Parts: sequence; C-alpha cells; structure tokens
Amino acid sequence: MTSNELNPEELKAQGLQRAASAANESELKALEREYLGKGGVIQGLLSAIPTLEPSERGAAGKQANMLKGALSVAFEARSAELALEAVEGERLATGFDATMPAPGVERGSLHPITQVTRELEDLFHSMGYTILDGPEVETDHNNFEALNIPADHPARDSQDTFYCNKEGSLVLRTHTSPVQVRAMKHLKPPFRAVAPGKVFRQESTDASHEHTFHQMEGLVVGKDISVGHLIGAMKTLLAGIFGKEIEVRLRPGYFPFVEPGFELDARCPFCTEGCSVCKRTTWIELLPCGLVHPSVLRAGGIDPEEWSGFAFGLGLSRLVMLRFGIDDVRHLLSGDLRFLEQF
Ligand code: FA5
Repeated sequence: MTSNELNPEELKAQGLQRAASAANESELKALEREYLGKGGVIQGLLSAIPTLEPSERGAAGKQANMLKGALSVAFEARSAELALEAVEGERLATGFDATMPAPGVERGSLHPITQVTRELEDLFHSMGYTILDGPEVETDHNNFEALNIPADHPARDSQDTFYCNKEGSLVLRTHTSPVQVRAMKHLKPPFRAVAPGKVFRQESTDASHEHTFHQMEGLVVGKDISVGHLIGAMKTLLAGIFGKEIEVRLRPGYFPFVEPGFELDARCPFCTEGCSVCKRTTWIELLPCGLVHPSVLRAGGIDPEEWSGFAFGLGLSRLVMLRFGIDDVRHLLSGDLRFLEQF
C-alpha cells in the first residue's frame, strides 16, 4: 500500500517504523526527504486540505502538523542512535574509543630561577626599587670600559668573554653591571634599581661555575650614600631572601667600578668541612658590592660631587642553589626534566 492510500494514523505508524529501522544516515536522510521534504508526504496532506469539506479542514491540518512533529522527533532520535552505533563500531573494529575521557594534562611549574627572581623583584619593588632589563649582547664599552675596565685591565681575565664580532665591540655580557651604565643614563637621581638577568663567561665549569648563569644587579644613587647604607641594604636583602638569619661574612673585594669594594659570602649549607660547591672553604661567594666609583658615576652623566651610590651583583644562580639545596649549578640550565619536575 502506498502512503497516498493510508490514513494519517497509518502514515504515522509506517513513518515511525521506517525511521526506526533506517540502516544508515543516508537512508535516514532519504526518508526525511520522502516524508518532510518538498513534495513529500506531509506536503501532500497539507495541499489536499482545500479539497476537503470546510468542516473537516481544521482537523486535517492539525493532524498533518502533529504527524510532521512526531516524524521529526523520530528522525532525530534515529540519527543520534546511528552516530553512537558508528562510534561503537569504530571502537570494536580499531580499539579506538572516541568517547573515552582524555588522559589528564600534565601541569608545568616555574623554573626555580624564575621563582626566586620573581620573589626578589617583589621584595625590591616593595622597597621602592625599579626593576630594569638590559640586553644580553652588550657593547664592550658598557660591559667593560664605562665600568673602569679598559682592554688591558687584569680584571678582564676573571671574566673570560664570548665576543660576538671580529672587532670585539660586541660581547655576551659577562655580568649584569652594564645595566648600571644604562640606568645612570636613563634615570634621574635619586633612584634605586635592580636588574636580574642571564650572563655568560667562557670558563671551565664545575659544581659552582657555569658558563651561563644568572645575576641580579642593584644600584642605588642618592645624596651622601655611605657603606652603612650598603650594609643595611644587604642585610635587609638577605633576611628577605632567606626569611631567617644565615651566617655571612664581609671581606674586602676588588672591582674596578666600586671603591671601597666588598665580598659578601654565605656559609655553605652543604657541608661543615668543605665540599665541591664551596671549593673546600665552607663559604660561598654570593654578593659582591661596594660604593660606586666616582668615575663610573661621571661616565653615566651623574656628578659625583653631588651624588653617591652603592651597587651589588648578586649571584642569583648560587642563591637558587642555597635556597633549594641544589648541589651543582650545572643542573639549573641542563634542561633535565627529572631535575625540573622537582620544583
Ligand atoms: C661581578 O660579576 C660584578 N659585576 C659584581 C658586582 C656588582 C660587584 C656591583 C660590585 C658591584 P663576580 O665576577 O664576582 O662579580 O660575580 C658575581 C657573583 O656571580 C659571584 O659572587 C657568584 O655568586 C656569581 N658567579 C660568578 N661566576 C659564576 C659562575 N661561573 N657560575 C655561577 N655563578 C657565578
């Protein structure tokens, strides 16, 4: 019997049964067109309404619309069923289950150098310091000359340099002190600034020496700055970093760009009698510092008669070692995930 010869109830039963047994999506689409499409069964019912008795037209229209609604729902339901059957079929055929929950995404963490740098930046910011950045490729002038280290100066031997061009006018900075030179040119005294960053030295490596490591430079310029200010600031800095008293010692140190200059060492936390980290001395060189040399102020455009200042060059990589109990500086930039996953 064709659909033309069926009454609406029979049409509905037939449509629902055919929808439920459609074998695939394309068969289902063809059915949908047959019943709901242009020139389809429902449209046939609707266009026949004007031929009916006026009293029958209302009920016939209602019935046609109800049929349309019921069939639409049935087609949609069968379509969802077919999609599920397809996934299940794929799982059985290939072992791949698209509905299985994805494995959890592993979370990374901040590198210990980044963690300590951020803590220090917060600490210095709270003490009124500006945070500065400088380029890793520096001019020989900023890295050495403007800091009182001319080409033939013996201090260059302790900072073996990677040169970036034949002329030797560009270097990978050997310390963060060139940021002092840049700061003096750009900031008006009085000011306080710190500059964390990566530095490079062409030297053989061991447990406390890397060719690439981190420092944090500090520079304070003001009126009548004295060694007392310098020592006070270093104590605040260390208390802030360690949150407790750590044993330190201050001894004279020589850096051409400060006068007087000091070396602040921290007691080695890894031993009591000397180890490879402290080079058997039980002390770790951590925080060289001093009063800025007048000729360095002058080279930076600051009048040393009017202004004075102190500077320090914190060994950030060594501080990270002390902080986390890392016994070899070479782990820090090794990229070894077994090491990094501990932080
Ligand atoms: C300097 O680099 C000076 N620019 C510091 C300074 C700044 C002095 C301002 C006075 C005023 P030094 O070469 O000592 O100084 O290095 C500073 C710190 O960097 C050292 O105390 C040490 O903690 C760290 N350091 C030096 N060499 C290495 C290295 N190869 N690997 C890891 N850390 C190092």
